[in-house]
Amino acid sequence: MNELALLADTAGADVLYRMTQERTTPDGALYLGKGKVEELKRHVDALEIQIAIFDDELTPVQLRNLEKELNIKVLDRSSLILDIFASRARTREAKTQIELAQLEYLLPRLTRAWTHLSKQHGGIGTKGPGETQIETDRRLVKTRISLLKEKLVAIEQQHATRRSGRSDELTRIALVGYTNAGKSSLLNTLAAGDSNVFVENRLFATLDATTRGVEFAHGRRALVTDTVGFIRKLPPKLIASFRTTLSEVQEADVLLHVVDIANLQFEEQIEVVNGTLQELGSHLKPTIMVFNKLDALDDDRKYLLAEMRARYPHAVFISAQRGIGIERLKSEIEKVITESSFELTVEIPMAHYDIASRLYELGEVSERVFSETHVRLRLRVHVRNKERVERLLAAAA
Ligand SMILES: Nc1nc2c(ncn2[C@@H]2O[C@H](COP(=O)(O)OP(=O)(O)OP(=O)(O)O)[C@@H](O)[C@H]2O)c(=O)[nH]1
Ligand SMILES: [Mg+2]
Repeated sequence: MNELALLADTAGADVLYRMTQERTTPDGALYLGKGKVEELKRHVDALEIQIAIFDDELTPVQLRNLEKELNIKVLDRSSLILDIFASRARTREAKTQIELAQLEYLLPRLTRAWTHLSKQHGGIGTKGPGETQIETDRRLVKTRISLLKEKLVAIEQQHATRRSGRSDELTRIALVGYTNAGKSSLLNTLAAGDSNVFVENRLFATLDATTRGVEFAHGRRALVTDTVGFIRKLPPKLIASFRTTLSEVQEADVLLHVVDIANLQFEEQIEVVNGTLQELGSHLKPTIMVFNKLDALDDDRKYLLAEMRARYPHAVFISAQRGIGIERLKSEIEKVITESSFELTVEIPMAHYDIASRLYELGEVSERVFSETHVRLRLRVHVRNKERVERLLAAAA
């Protein structure tokens, strides 16, 4: 419920009243029990509440009935999250992805009587593409959905082109984690000096992937990408439409799973992130658990550090904000990079010098010696480029 309150705050609502009900299953027609709805109605009237937000996905029927009973706007968790995404989307890609998710959420709910929710309510839950198109036909929405999907395919192709132009020799690291864990703060700390990424104590501050080059010891570099945070009960449609953004996670060599250890629910959050990674097929990637906000961890919870260290052998404890533990994290990243790459020395005949220059694009060259007939290179190659390097060497033999 605290998280829901934070979501509501992020969307711009003030929380006036909270209510829970213990039931084995939600009521099919009203979600809550009949008496509970009446109780809620009394609070709505007394406090002049304008919106009721439920911490679950409501069925179209429940939504319609609740709005009729309460006579105010009703939002469920999914539509609240969609609304936040919509108001925060800045790039063409994020806007397209979120509109697609909103329309797909809307489609099965188009039958409901939207018209009685006059525009005077305004505010959250109305920023979507929905309210203006409500009276339009489902067919129009469907047409728009396929158009958006085509647009996303085009955007994805542009991405692929951009990616093919970017340095393949560098290790790619993606920051993943629950929303508000401190991923963007960590990127700012790691890439100190570069322009800062937006950080905020609200949910979903980041919707787009941002990549920065980060320097490690021995002059090595890696690309670190910050991306959208995860949350429990993330609408599945939303994950699906954010595939383009999340492909940064799927293509990374190493994941940094950032955890807010000061959050009392951090273990549940780890599970949510692991579940989402599994949905993306990225759960088996080399992952470093990064426990952040060490500075905010209460003394009586410090025992958790030993517990986590025992559970996750590569765990690193940091404060992204205060710059604590960053060197330790960097050396841990280096270790993982080294484990996932190999070093080799090759001699290429000068006649095949073009092959030597292509090797430069596939590995980090640490030594280059020319003789009259050959060039000798020592390079470190990431395992993902192993086959390409072998093919090149075969061609030069
Ligand atoms: N006390 C403390 N606060 C931190 C630390 N790192 C980040 N924060 C705060 O946590 C909040 C969220 O930080 P962000 O970096 O925006 O988190 P994020 O994971 O990028 O969040 P989303 O983009 O919303 O998913 C901000 O208010 C930060 O100032 C830390 O080490 N200690
Ligand atoms: Mg962020």
